Amino acid sequence: MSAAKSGFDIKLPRSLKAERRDDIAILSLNRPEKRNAVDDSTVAGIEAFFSELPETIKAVVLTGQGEHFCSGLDLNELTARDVGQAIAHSRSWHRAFERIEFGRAPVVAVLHGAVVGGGLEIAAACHIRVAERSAYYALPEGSRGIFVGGGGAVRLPRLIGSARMVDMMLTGRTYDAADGQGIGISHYLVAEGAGLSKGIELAQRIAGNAPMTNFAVTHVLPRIAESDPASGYLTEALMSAIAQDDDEAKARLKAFLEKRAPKTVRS
Ligand code: 1HE
Repeated sequence: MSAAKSGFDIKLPRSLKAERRDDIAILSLNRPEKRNAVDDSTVAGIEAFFSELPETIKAVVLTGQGEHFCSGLDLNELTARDVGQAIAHSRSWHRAFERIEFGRAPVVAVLHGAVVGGGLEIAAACHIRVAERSAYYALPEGSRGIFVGGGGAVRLPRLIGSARMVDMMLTGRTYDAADGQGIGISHYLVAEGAGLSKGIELAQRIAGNAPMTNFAVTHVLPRIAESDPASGYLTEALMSAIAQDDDEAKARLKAFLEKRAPKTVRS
């Protein structure tokens, strides 16, 4: 890996490009000639980027260069592995995508073109997904004789339900951007070419939240959602108490009560 000229002191492979805009980072999958197929060095670079993100970065936008967000696993790397190596490979994807999901800053994915296989697994690890009209979703693992290995078996059923994932894998069904929005893959559907600016706008809004709120939403909420209700209610009460005791929360509540903060209006 070589150090990228990016404003970040993080060594990234050529297949990743990072850019800094104030307190937002934009990380691009940057291998358009291979449709952003994810090889081992890209996975290592994703893990390094999200592990070493400076504290001054409050939100990340993840996007893909070229005509497609990501064509998934680099299939060239698949053929030479034995079972042990394949397990280690899958676990390396798990580690890297856990750094996206449970890292320091919320991540907004901007999707266009093919969002397939491992590309959909990356998107599922992000917190917010913005899709352009060209985006489409597929799990070609089914027809390639393999299985998901980048956390998709855990994250995708939570996102779209296991029945839909079973259909995508067994029959090769694809969802276009509008249908993907309908089943909950994307949160926002925008015109072609408008994804990055929407992603940055959302990232800026996220960056303006109290850090404790962003932590609670990205680290605590998913754990509560997966726990039994009794543990969930208790954890919620604890997190709620910790959040409201934070100086930032106190200042924001005071600002509202003194009519200095914006009201919650329809957007
Ligand atoms: C690739 C890959 C790749 C493109 N690995 N090289 N993913 C898939 O099964 C999807 C495979 N890719 C495609 O179906 C198509 O490439 C796309 C629909 C994404 C784009 O089509 P197109 O016409 O724009 O591009 P292309 O001509 O197919 O590809 C351009 C080049 O990228 C070409 O290489 P070239 O040397 O001939 O120029 C392709 O071979 C190369 N390329 N996609 C390697 N995926 C942890 S488990 C996760 C498991 C999975 O992700 S399985 C799903 C794999």
